[in-house]
Amino acid sequence: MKISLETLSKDLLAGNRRALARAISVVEDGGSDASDLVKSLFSYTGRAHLVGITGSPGVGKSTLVDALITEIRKSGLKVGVLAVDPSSPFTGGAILGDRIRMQGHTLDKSVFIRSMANHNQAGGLGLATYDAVRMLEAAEFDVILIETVGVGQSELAIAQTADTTILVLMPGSGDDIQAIKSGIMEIGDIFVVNKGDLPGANKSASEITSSLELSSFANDWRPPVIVAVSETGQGIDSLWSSLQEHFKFLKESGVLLNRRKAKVQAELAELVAARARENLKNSMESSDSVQQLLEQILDKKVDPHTAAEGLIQDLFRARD
Ligand SMILES: Nc1nc2c(ncn2[C@@H]2O[C@H](COP(=O)(O)OP(=O)(O)OP(=O)(O)O)[C@@H](O)[C@H]2O)c(=O)[nH]1
Ligand SMILES: [Mg+2]
Repeated sequence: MKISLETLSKDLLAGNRRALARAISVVEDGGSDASDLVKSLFSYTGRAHLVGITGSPGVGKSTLVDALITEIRKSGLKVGVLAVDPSSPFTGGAILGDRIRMQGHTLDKSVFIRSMANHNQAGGLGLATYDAVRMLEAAEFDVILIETVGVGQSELAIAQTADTTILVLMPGSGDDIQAIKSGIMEIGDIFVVNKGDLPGANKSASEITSSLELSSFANDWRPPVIVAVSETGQGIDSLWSSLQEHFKFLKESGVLLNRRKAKVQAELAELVAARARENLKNSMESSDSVQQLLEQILDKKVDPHTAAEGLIQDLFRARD
């Protein structure tokens, strides 16, 4: 039975978990249902603390998320988790692993865990992630943890989606050195050297600290470096304190507003580009003048660059 979007949003606002799960599926599928749902729930969004957790495969992000849920729940806040699989919708393995790892919370009604396959953009988190976050916010989740594997661009994408980004590293992997070299250090608001029970954790932490001391920052926040053992929960209390401190800093300094503005701009650009691409494809196939233009290019009467320029001017003038 297909329930209406109106019922769906009403149920979601009333705290119905099945409605929340369905709503996330709707926004994941995109299209006009997704737009309508976001439209009806938008006024309930924007209140949660969005925390991105990124780092190389296997550093312990999911284990850390699991431990962090336990810690945050002590304060009574509701925690939503989105585990975004950046590779393909078909790698169910990692997603299944995450589910099992976070299973301890399945009976807790104030915890909601969802895996999302990120089909649309390689590296990017995708438009659906923004909207899935909104569904969780409308359902009154206070902290939303977004886990994604750090593979180049996705670190940047998560930093664009989250208010606070946690960069997770582990000792002895050369990860820290790699991070320092590649410049992804810049996206970390908080650094966690996980697997602190393994040799070299303190050394890694001090290397990161010294490289941070040499860095310049865009604002007054100085990223803390925390050694943690996610498997036992050690260090997770201080991670949670740092998260709260960072959120407070963001709000009081006005940085939160700037970050969210940049985020909205990125989302808007993505939305417009996606729509434009779709419209363009349709209209190119049906428009006579475009067909003529194609002929002209084939006849070498006009080059593709000039033709594209003309087309863009036509398109935007037509919409003014
Ligand atoms: N020794 C040790 N092992 C850990 C710790 N935390 C996680 N692990 C182990 O590291 C492995 C990977 O953990 P995950 O939490 O799945 O790592 P992940 O970063 O989420 O992995 P992907 O999502 O596949 O990128 C598992 O075998 C964990 O048991 C820790 O604090 N100490
Ligand atoms: Mg994981």
